Amino acid sequence: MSLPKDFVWGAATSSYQIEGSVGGGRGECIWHRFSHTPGKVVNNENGDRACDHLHLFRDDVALMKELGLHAYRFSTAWPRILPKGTGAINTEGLDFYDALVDSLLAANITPYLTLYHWDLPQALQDRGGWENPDSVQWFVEYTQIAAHRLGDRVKHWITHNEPVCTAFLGNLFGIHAPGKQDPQAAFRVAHHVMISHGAAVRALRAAVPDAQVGIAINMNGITPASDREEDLRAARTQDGFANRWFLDPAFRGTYPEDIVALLGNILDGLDLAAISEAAQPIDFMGLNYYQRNVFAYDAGGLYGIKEVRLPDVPRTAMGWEVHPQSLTDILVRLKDDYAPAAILITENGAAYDDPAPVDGLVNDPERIAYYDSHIKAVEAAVALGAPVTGYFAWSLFDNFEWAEATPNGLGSCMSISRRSNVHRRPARAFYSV
Ligand code: IFM
Repeated sequence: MSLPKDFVWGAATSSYQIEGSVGGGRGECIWHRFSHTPGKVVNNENGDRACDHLHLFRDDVALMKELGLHAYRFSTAWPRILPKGTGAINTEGLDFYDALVDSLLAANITPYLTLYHWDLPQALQDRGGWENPDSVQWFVEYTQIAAHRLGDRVKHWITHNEPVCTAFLGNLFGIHAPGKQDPQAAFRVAHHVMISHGAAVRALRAAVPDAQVGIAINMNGITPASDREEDLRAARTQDGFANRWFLDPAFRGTYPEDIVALLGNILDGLDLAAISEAAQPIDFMGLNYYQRNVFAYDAGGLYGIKEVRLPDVPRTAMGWEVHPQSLTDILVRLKDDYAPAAILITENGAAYDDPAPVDGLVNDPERIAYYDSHIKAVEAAVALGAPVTGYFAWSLFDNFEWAEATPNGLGSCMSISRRSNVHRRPARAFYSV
């Protein structure tokens, strides 16, 4: 491989998806409330136990060591540290992360800590959640507590995971917690999440002067259905909503003007100039990449956009198009348009219907091919000058896949290890990287 010798190889998870969300003094989060509301998650499943990482983390770190990981990206659960979101600290929760970090370091695995991967304390949602401008200060309080306790050993910090999902899946489409379908709420959430990112970067720098800080932003490949002007414009608008609405604040402190013009009074009441606070210098950008989508103009579609589902293209069990070239293209585009100091692939992976294990091993050639082609796509981008310094596979465990519960029913998973979602079924995918 032509990747640099010090390239970081890791795997990623998130708190609600693996820890088990009940016990250990953890407060209720919006995903607990959402998944316990009938009809919100496939089979009405929930993350109450998930992979039981809360109790099995030492075994899990041993598994990471066996896999040869250099690094492990995980998230801390805000309500495990602050059950009500602010105020009283749950020391048992901090002790858990403390022990996890110590066992990672003892195994020579570098921790990469994400502060927000979607499990907002329900008590804060009851106060308006991210729609409330006070959420910026709530997030700073939580950041400071985590940084003061763990910052002597954790040097790699990620503020938010996939802010587009926090804002739009949760508040525009209603398919994630808290399940709202309210455009004004969705853009208020996006605004405060991005400002809170900037505020958290400053708080982290103050608490952990030698910290490396970044944000994980997810991007799909976006291809116009044809070279017709209307299709090119539809694809550009889609890119504006899905990508530039978050990248421009983080790197430029501004909003994309074409999208502001389209949104009109949806943005009423927001101090748009305040988004300048989102643009703090960061040490790396995290890119989560999985798939490509194709867009065409449609007069009847929202903002003139319609997604075109191509037939006869390779897809994962979740229906996501496998398109490694888009990963190369996105990395080169990020270098050209935003010039991040470094880029980490903070998530990349695929769900497939794996066969039953034979002698404890799962043969998963499709997942191996997916990883192989995407790692080659990263190499191609590096050869074109993209500053990619590491790669984290999603996911270390077969985990709770949000509204999908287990991707595509019981048959598929995204795991690269032999640990599965323990409350449901035996282990499957095995060591595919
Ligand atoms: O499982 C999720 C993760 O929480 C965020 N990024 C995408 C993954 C796969 O859907």
